Amino acid sequence: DTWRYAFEEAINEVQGVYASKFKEEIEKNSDHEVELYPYGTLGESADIMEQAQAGILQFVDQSPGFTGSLIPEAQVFFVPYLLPTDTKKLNKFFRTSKAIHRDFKKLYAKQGLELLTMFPEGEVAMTTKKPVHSPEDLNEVKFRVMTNPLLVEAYKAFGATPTPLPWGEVYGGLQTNIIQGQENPTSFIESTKLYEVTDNIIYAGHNNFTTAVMANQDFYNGLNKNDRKVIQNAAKTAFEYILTYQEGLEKEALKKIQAARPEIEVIVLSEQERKPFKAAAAQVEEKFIEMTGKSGQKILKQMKADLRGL
Ligand code: 6CS
Repeated sequence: DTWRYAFEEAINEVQGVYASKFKEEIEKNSDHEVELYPYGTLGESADIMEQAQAGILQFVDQSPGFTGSLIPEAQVFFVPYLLPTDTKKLNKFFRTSKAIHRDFKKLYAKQGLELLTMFPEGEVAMTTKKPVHSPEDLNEVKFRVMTNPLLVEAYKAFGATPTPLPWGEVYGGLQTNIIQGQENPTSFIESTKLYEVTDNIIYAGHNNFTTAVMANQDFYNGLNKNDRKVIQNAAKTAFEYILTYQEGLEKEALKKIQAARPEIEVIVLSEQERKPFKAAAAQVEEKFIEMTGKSGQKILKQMKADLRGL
């Protein structure tokens, strides 16, 4: 059969590299074919999720940043300073986390989705028009976030005026000054040329970009055991591949940004400067519990236990 797989990025960006490896593995180990649909071919993130739930697509990569309305608990990935900055620890977390492999698997299943993997896409950096060293510097800054209520709360707590927008409106929004800031991994900032429309790149160490790949569950459950095994193995192989692929990627991307735009200011917040941002995390965590109740509380607890065990 021919299986359709859509994702939120270009073919040469991290989600596209993952998808290409997944496709390669499926086609090597079965008679099936995988057709890849990069960002822009089938609509925004919300559109491809709808298509996957409807069974028009067999596979979809949607980041928790857009899954908040469907699965409120997925917003846990936007509690600032929850995930480790150390890559080894971070990778181990994604490899072993019970919150992901057991609890989130169940939550996605309730929405008709078979969660295949979650993986990190790199430390999130803010890019802004004016330099930022403190929450005060974000005052009155309309800061674009993915369409995720908890991310809105996080940037409120950081002192900004959060503006949720789909990806397609970000470059133009910055260009026309409708927004004055946004956050994304360095490699994505480089590949999408966001450095052309913002003048500062700020590292506060507050998060790593998480994404998730799933299959339509009716499709998945309708497959024979062998095909399901081929899919699981392809997801695992692509997972390890994408972690290795990303080694050194962020550093390289920052060099490319500085070469393309030498006047860009790179600001790495000191421990002292990070303090007020870290302090804001507690109130975001409270909001998360308010939004998700017992179920969210349970998953946050499990995530913290997973993180302690690294
Ligand atoms: O900021 C966004 O909306 C996009 N960022 C990444 C890293 N991937 C896809 C997503 O749409």
